[in-house]
Amino acid sequence: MTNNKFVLSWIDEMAAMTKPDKIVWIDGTEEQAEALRREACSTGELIKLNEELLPNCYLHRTAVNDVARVEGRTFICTPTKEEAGNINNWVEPGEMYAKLKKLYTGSMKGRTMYVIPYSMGVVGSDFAKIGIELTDSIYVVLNMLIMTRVGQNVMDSLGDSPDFIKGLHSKATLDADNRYITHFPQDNTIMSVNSGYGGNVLLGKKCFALRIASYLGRKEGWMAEHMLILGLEYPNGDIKYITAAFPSACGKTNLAMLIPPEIFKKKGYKVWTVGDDIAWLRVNKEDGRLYAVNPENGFFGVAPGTNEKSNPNALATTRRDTIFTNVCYNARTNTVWWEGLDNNPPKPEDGAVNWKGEPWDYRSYDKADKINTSGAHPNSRFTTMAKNCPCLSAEFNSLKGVPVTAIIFGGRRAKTAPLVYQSFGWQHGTFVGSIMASETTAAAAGAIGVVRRDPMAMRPFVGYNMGDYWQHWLDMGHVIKNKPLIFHVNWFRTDDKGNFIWPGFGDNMRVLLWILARCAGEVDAVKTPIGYVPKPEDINIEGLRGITTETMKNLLSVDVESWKADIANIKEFYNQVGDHVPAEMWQELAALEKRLG
Ligand code: OXD
Ligand code: MN
Repeated sequence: MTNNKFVLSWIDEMAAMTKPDKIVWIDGTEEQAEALRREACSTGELIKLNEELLPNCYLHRTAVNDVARVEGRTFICTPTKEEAGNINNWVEPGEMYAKLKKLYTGSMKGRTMYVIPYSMGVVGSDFAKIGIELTDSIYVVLNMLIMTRVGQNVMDSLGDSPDFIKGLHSKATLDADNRYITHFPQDNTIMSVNSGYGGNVLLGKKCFALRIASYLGRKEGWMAEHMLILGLEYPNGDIKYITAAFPSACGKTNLAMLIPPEIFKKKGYKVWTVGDDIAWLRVNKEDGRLYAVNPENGFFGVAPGTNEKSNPNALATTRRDTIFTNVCYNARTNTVWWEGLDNNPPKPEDGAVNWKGEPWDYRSYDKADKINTSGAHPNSRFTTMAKNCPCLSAEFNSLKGVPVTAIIFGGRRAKTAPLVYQSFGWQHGTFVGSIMASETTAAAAGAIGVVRRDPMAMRPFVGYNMGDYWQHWLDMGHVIKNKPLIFHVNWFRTDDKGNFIWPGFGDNMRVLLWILARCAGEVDAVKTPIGYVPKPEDINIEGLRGITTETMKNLLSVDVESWKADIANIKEFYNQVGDHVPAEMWQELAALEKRLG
């Protein structure tokens, strides 16, 4: 597929180390993909699902100890620890390469090495960047074919250039104690070993499009962010674009595919999805605005909780050409199920099989022990094609991207953050992003429900020093002439009994409309110590049962005491980030403390 000597010599070197029986180039054709699906079905790596109900859909189960990203085993290997910073795990590159070499040596013996040339972003766009992933997993190949743009045109676009991201993945023995997800930003290299879970092995996604890309973005003057991108269309046809950063498994896919409440739908409002997880952002020289593209070509979404009500668009997208991972299986109908899909779990007499591949009885489900008692793993996923999404934006394949009007940060906070507030400007907005916090979810291994600071939802994904990353945000503020306004939302505030107060899902549109009205200068707000908060009557609650102006007052209230309590935690976190925290961030923190009194 290529004569590029940089590509060929690197593949030779990796093959000499991993010793595959053969090397197969992935060309992006349907014939080759189909042959690989058949092969994976013959070995049990995939189960082909009911062709009538779920055409071209497959089920895959990972090893039970390999079901989420492993942040503790993810490393940024820059020449000095300071470059990686205190938030990332760091090992000196020479030492890590030596450790990895032992694990990779002979790891592909008896296996095939697949060479996947892929592009993040539309081939030919100024945003696009090329990667090549070498892997011994057909599952990885088939997922990459959905999540990225793969084929000959990628190699043609690369030509003779050395400018590509090298990615080596081997399942090796899936030994959790020797699992490493490693990044060498200075070498444009990613190496992942002993895992088969998506976030650790689909190297175009978190490893390249966030960790390596954030490093490149700083060097080259652009941004790689953990953000969805959506377009909100008004009845007059005008579309405004919003990007939003939420920690993993906090509803980015649902917000990106939002269906407006009936009263808005009737008036002609629509929401279009550009991306659900990652945004690459560049300043457009013509109008001085920030433009966004989604570098991916598919969605790797969390299955549990996805249903006809919460996200009909995602559900519709998964009804064909989809790979399901670690969901529950119904042997009678040869279909899949997950908690929250509907109230009709497969019964033992249907041949229900849980995510571990064991016979499953839905009556054993215990909310307190989901991992062991649920049918689908809480972090079970669907890998599905963007082009099958009913609300996909017409700009999805745009070379130029979409102009961003508003940036939203959000977390899962039971108490502290109000439903929505607007920052005082770019610098304060950067500060608001830097103090983002959320209660942890199942997307990463570890305890669930613990509050952790997750700046810009990028804590696990910044490929360099977190303090320098905040500085890069500040620097970008100086080069974006027409800046988006920055907001913070919290859909997850709870009442005294722990119930969510705000209905969320489609009704989040009501908050987006206030945000865009602010951007257009069409609505006033109340200045509070933390930022501008809506007047309760300015969020349209027409048709919302159970929500009164009183509820809105409560949702929008700023609980000064809990903010004061948060300050100590923020200081502790800033100190942990260390010397590279920009002075402006400390000034913003001091100013907030003063405003809180
Ligand atoms: C994801 C994640 O898979 O953030 O998108 O974990
Ligand atoms: Mn994500």
